[in-house]
Amino acid sequence: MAVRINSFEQYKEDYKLSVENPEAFWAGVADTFTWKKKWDKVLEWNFTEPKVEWFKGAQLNITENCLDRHLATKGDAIAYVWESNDVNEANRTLTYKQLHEEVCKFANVLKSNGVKKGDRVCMYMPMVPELAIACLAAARIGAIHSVVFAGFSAQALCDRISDAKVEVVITSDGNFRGNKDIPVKAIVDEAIKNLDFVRKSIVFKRTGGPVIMKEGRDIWWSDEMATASPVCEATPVDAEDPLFILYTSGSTGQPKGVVHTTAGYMVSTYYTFLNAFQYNEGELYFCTADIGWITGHSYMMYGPLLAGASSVMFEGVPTYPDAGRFWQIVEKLKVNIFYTAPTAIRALEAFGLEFVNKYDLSSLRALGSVGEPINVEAWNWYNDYIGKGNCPIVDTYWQTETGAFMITPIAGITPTKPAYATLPLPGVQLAIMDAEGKEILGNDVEGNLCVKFPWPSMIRTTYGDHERCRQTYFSAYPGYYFTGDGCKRDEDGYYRITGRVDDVINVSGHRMGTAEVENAINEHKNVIESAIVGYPHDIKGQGIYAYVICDHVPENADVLRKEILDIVTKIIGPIAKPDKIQIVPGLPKTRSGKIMRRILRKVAEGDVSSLGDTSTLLDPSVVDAIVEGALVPIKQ
Ligand code: 7RM
Repeated sequence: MAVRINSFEQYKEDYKLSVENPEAFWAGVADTFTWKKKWDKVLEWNFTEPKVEWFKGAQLNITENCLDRHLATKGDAIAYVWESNDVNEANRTLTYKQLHEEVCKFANVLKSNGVKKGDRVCMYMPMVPELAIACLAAARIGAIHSVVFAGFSAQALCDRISDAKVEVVITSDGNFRGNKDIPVKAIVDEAIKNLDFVRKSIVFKRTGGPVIMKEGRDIWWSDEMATASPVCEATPVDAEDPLFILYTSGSTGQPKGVVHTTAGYMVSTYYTFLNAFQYNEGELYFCTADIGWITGHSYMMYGPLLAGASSVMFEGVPTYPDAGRFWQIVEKLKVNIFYTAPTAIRALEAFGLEFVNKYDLSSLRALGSVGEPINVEAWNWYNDYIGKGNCPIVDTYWQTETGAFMITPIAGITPTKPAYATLPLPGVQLAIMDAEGKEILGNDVEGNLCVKFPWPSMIRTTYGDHERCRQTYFSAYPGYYFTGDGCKRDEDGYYRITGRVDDVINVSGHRMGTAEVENAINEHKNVIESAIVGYPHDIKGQGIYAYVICDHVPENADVLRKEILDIVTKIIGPIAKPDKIQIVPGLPKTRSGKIMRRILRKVAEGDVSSLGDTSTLLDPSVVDAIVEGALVPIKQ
């Protein structure tokens, strides 16, 4: 079996094989890797516990597959070209040989600081190559990385470090983002001030800003690396040993640590990267995601490195120094494959074509989209003005929990349709469910999206709480993995994701639990209760609309709003700040106490004409009060 799909016919054949004989299909992909020991069994599973084991009995180290095995043939090829936030700062390039050496050295630094196989290491860092180096170094010695996006607050970081009982944190002095210089180290100091189990913090110097180094705990990256040996044998791990934890939001207040294991994740990320983008040797790939999210893990680090690809890593933001930054990078570095989020596309579209047309984008061959449904208008703009009608768009549908692409076109092979993620990749067996929990067969149907057979990179557990994993993903439809997304399958069998059907909102491609934001708002001393919903937002996809019940009418509502924004920023981070805050006398609740979010969503959308049946509410008059309040423009 050829791992690379070369035609639509082959896609259909491979898909068929992957359903008829998943074990043989995935073993065929896995055979192309370097193993310390091959597996005894390809797959063992049940979705009731759930328990999923791929390539059981095998031993390997993922970094040998990302790095060592490429050295003989492409040691001098570029693994990363790093582009600074500052348009005038020179690039840094790291060849596979150099990356291998840095990873080995930092692996030795981790070892000399007492990190062992199975230990958790947290990274809270800007987008610099050292973030990838730190993750790969952890993997090299069998330690488990837990990257926390550097936009999260000290408290959110503290929660994640505590949940995973992290003893060593890797960070930097600061983080250049646009015209800001964020004091990253100070945020870590605040997060770990009461966490005695955090023994060490290793600090990479990026900005040169002031930091306080705590004696005995805080050490400089460069001091440690200066004396580290560049030789570090890769520690063999079991196929099902955890590779990393990544926290993600769900419908409860507490984010959960999604656990991915080694072999299956490796096989899926490689297969999907290679095929969806149709990566060709020598091409330059630019994924704009931060490594703090799953896209950065699977498609900035593991997928591309496993494929021996060359990637751009960009430190900054799309609009600094101006809205042409992405396109300036594409022109300068001659990027062939560009992968970003719909929210970025919409934001850049709004700045106008002058920022696009200044640059030569003729190097582009394929475009990608991820993180949320892409609307037809944004899809067309991306296609017409960035791709110039010549670049296939791969709208990649997947999740933190799926680890790798599930539904996506194969660039240049799958015929695309605007706003459709199109067809499942080989190895992905989807099911659309009706309201009674039964699978809907046939085409031209709509329902909730599930997966009925395991795939190698699927979530194995939620860290420290397996029951939560079962409850969240495997209980709504027994025997199925439930994605939490709604979806249509059209007359051609093409899939279009319609968005979340649970209490999760997607703001600028960032996932947030409504309960998480509500808990933060409720910390305000004048707030009794709150409810948040998502509403359509031109740039962010969804904006956050907060309904707040106060204990006493605030003297100045604008002051209250500002305080609420500050609290949310402190507890979660600026990404979770509500766009609108309405003070309400009550919330529409059923007699059993459940908030009827449907009504709140309608009001937030500005559609108060069809609120549906409100007679089952405990106090229907609340709705009128909310509607009246909503007619008053909300000042922020
Ligand atoms: C990769 C990522 C997952 C949620 C998912 C969806 C939404 C992601 C698409 C999409 C429509 C897409 N992981 N989503 N990709 N919706 N089309 N191509 O984003 O864990 O952070 O979010 O994002 O709702 O469930 S994530």
